[in-house]
Amino acid sequence: MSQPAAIHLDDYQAPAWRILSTRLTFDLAPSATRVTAVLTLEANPDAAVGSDATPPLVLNGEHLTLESVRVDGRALASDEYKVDETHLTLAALPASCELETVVLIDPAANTALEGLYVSSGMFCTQCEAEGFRRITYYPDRPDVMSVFTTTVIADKANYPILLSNGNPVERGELDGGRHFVTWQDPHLKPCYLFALVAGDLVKHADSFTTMSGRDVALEIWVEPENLDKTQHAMNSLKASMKWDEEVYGREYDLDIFMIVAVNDFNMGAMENKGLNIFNSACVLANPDTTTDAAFQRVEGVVAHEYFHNWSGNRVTCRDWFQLSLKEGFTVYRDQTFSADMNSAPVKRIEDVAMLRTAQFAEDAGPTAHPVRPASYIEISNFYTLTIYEKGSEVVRMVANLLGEEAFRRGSDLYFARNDGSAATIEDFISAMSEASGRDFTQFMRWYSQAGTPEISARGNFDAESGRYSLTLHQSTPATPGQAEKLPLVIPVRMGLVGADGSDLALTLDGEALGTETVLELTEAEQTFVFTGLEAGADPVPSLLRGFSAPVKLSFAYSREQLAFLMQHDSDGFNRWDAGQRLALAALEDLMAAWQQGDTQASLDARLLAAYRFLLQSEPSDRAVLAEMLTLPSEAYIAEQQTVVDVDAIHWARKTAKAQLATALRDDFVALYHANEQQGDYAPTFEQMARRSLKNAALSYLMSIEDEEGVRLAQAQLAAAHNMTDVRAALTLLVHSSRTELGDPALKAFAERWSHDPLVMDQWFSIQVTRPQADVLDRVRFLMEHPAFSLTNPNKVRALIGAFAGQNRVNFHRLDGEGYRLLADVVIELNRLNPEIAARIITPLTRYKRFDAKRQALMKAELERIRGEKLSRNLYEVVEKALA
Ligand code: 0A1
Ligand code: ZN
Repeated sequence: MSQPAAIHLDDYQAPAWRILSTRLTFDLAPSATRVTAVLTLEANPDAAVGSDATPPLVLNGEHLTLESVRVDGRALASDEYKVDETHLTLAALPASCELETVVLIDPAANTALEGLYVSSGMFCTQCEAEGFRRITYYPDRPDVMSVFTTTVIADKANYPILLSNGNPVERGELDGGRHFVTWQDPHLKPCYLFALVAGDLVKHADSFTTMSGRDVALEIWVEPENLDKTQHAMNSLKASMKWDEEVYGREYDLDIFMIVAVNDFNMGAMENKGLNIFNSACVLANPDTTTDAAFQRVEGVVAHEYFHNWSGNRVTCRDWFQLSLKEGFTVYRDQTFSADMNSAPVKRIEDVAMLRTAQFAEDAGPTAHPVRPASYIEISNFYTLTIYEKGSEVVRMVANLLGEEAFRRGSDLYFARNDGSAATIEDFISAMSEASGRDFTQFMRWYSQAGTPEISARGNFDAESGRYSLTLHQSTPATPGQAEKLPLVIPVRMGLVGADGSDLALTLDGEALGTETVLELTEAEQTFVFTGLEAGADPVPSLLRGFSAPVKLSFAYSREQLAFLMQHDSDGFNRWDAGQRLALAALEDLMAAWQQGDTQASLDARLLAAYRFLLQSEPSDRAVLAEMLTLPSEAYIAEQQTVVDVDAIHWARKTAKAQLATALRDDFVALYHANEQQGDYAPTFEQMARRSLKNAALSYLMSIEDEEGVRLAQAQLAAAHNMTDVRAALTLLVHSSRTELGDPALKAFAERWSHDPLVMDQWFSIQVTRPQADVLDRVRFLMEHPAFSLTNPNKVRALIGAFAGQNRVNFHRLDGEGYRLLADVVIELNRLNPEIAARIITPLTRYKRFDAKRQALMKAELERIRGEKLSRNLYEVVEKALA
């Protein structure tokens, strides 16, 4: 087998053929579905062609059995075309013609979940990025846009509901108990936005009146048992539609908008035109089965997919290198939406915490890539935190540099100019540039340079002259294939906090700037001198407020300064961040003690005092307080280390928590009671904040297995007010050292919820994240559980993903058993579902961050995987990891 080849951005060429219309007929049967495609073709006058003859028509197609080919009604003999494993090629076609192909496909055997497949007895599709080529022969690239008419034929009893994109235009009965529906989508779209669903489904129907007064039918289609879990998604959809009208001036453009929930899905959801298909985990929600975090995820994902109708569908991507054009922008849109719907500071804290752990780790690892990669082997491997989350941070910087009004003018211009076409990142940035008059030449480096920039900041206050000088130095570490980095445009929002805790007035180069400003760092090093400060001001800089750029910033703060900022910084994000920095310093002390064999070390008294202050003052914002009472995660601590010492990190965090709990026990008990539930559950952010505070308090109490804590946890579990509280209590009991607390609770939980796959996912995750050393046997045991299945991505994530990604001490066991388990699963998934295999392997690919012994063990497992016949997905990841 030849090795998979890389595709390069620089090789882009316009498509040789255009498709004026696409007519599809699906005759559905699980193991033999017949797909007839009629394409109206036209040689593309804009394409680069060498001679007068029309260029060959090269169509993608994989896992298809070709039955017939006709051109303008004439059946072709088999020597009139060329067909192989990946393509159908036709030469010497007239410059405009009609091509009909008939193929057979096997949806029931499709465990990769790309193209048309069967999930829980229903047919559904996933075509992004390159799944359509598993449905029919087609130019499977996003810059070929066409109008689609789709007829779906199926057995009526088994598949009463037949859906596709656009509007239903015809339906009827056929012989043999079959029926059909024809759908027409008037909007131009690339084939990755095609969708089809057929099954025995019920709908939650509602409607929305758009800003121009049109009524849109809203339908959420689910299996009958899930109809009581659709209200939250419907509310979120209506809120998203309204928000996009108000904030971006974007109105929905069809008469019907549908969402379908499916149980087997590789990602979160998919924005197919008019027919979004969702992983059931990202659409179904109800208080008894769903945690607050999952409610918020549903809201965010529904919004994300809806927003794609403009940022992705009306304006799509020219090629897959531009993926962040739609994804970075749409994540930015959904993050801002969620911030508007909930607590904005907490949303920002959560997003940044995720970016700083997971995305920064990706940027520092073997698969690091720019927001716009220059090459790839398998595009499915590039649905990454860098494309999505860092891409969103880049759009956020654009928005902040421009200000609200100019940014809106820029987005209006971008949509107007590119509507109905396939665009590039340059098209987006040039619209922003023209609308604002700002030059983005240097800024574009954010799209081409991989790696997380590092800023080191130094400050000096000269009391005599009243000058504070701040020097910022930037550099970006080398990443694979990119040794040299150039300086970026880095907006650093900042203020100077005076001795009394208030922001000082800033004067820079003679200009009065108020109490906060954005410094634009554009060179490797720059010094900014603030003048006119009082001699006694003694300023403490508050830097990178609101996380104004996706960078690592270091400043030699004293712990007293951090405690001070934690109390006084006027920026809520930076108050939290100061607390994280202080906690990190205290945790690093404990880790150093542990590494010297000292297990009696005490936590820095300044952190304890800061916590006491937090617990004893009246909370101004409960949601932020819950975040401030959370110690940095093990993953975040690991990110700060040169060589990750998983055991030291785990011990230090556990010890710090236990010492805080011992010293502040009564405050935590009081905090618990002050936030107990009153009234009925609602997924409002005020209630969520109370629950997270209460459960944070309980988690401290349980860290010392305090008797009162155990009693409260058991009572909370028994009261079963809602899944947030149930899951929190169950997790604490199961993660305690006392198996007699956790085991019976797990058993009862499974008995109660064995019928609900999404709840059982939680049951798996809770057990496999147990920190005790007995967990690995449990993981292997649970892989045999009847509710587990390797062909269901949610199950794989809940069990294997949670173990390898969140149970760091046990995954990194020194006998290598954790690594071996993951590698075994990866090898099986390589065959079943390559996309999931290439994602779940991630923790193994990060071996360079660990000690020599662990490195050797992890590499050995990667080598073992490499010995298999690998899918392109895994091939790319494993080769990069071992390079
Ligand atoms: N565009 C979707 C993400 C998505 C990508 C690929 C998929 O299958 C391989 C599925 C969904 C989104 O951003 O939500
Ligand atoms: Zn998206």
